[in-house]
Amino acid sequence: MEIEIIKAADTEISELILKELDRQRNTIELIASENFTSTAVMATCGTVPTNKYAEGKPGKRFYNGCEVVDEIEIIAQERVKKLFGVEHANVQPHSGAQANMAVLLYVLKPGDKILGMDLSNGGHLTHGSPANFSGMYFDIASYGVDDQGYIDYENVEKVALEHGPKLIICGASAYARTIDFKRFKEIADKAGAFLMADIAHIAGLVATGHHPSPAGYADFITTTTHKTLRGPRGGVVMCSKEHAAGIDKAVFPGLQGGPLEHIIAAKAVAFKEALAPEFKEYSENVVKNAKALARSFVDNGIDLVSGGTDNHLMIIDLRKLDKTGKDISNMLEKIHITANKNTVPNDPKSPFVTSGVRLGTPAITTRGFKEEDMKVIGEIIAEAIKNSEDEQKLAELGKKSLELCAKYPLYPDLTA
Ligand code: DSN
Repeated sequence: MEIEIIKAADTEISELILKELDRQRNTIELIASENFTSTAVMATCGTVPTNKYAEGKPGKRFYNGCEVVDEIEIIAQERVKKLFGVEHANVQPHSGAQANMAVLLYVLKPGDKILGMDLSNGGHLTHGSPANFSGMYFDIASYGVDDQGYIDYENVEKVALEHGPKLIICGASAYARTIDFKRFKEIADKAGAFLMADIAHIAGLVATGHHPSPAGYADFITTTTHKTLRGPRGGVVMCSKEHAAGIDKAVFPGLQGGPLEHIIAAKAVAFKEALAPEFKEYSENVVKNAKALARSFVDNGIDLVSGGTDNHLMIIDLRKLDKTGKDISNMLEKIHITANKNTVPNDPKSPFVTSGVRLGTPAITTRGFKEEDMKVIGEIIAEAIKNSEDEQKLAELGKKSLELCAKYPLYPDLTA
């Protein structure tokens, strides 16, 4: 396996890679945006298209020798178009942020108005955060969730009509409920705005019918490829033929130079996997596991934003327990569980501290964890939160996490 080749060249790095493999094997991975790729996807990332410059698009490149990577890129485009039922796809964005940036670059001029979901209510940095280019170069209006943790569509419409944005962004990074793309389209039409759906988190669920699709409603659909879609790290922008040339120009030369053709090859492999019936079953299990984990939290007295989940993630609300997301996520790491601190709606604490923890099931479902395991994980986490200062109790809970990890070996065929 490749690690032997790396070891021969650089033991310092090969040892760290093995250490990371060990960490992943001995951790219950609940970061909602992470997943474990197939070994085929992972292997494809380490192949020879990494050597090729291919600025431009298939059939229209700025370098010679692109005939093979053209074929790879066209296959990736065709597969992702089929997966999401769209007319055009650009598979070159290096990340979800760059996919979003491409739409903003194509649709807007500096100073134009965007309406996006507030970051602290579940949106994303690129949806208009003042800390991000989207909030620095554009005029931002935002919407959030109601007291129950649901998007308040009446309010979205009110804000849209008040501000007259040129672009409305829907899609979230920390929202546990179904997004009504049809309703967003109605609002965008009333406001005379373009609609962009960032489905990075729910892409795998959308592709398999476990979340309604924005296709047919959104003018632009952006996604990452490495979350519920379980591909390599990267992004995609999709749109109708009408916007195809403009979006392609925004990606290159607007934002990026040479595309990562080895990653595009790995995206193609992942899209093939996502088109297979097994992936539909996997996505169904992601949602079943998330619902079972949410149930376990509620049964064990832990509050969740919106009280549960419709998708792959949930957010623990720690306010009643007077604990912080920062402390609890750090404590969970000690008991072999990774999750991330996250703001809850109207969080009194800063984004560095937070009153919430976001958890998701895409990675553990890939590993094979089942609904009965979710009950146990919910109990472990609830006990740990309630006894977060009790080192002996935490050590016992850490052992239980390791037992679960041992039940579902990760990458059993990967060895040094
Ligand atoms: N960082 C991603 C997440 O964790 O949701 C969003 O880009």
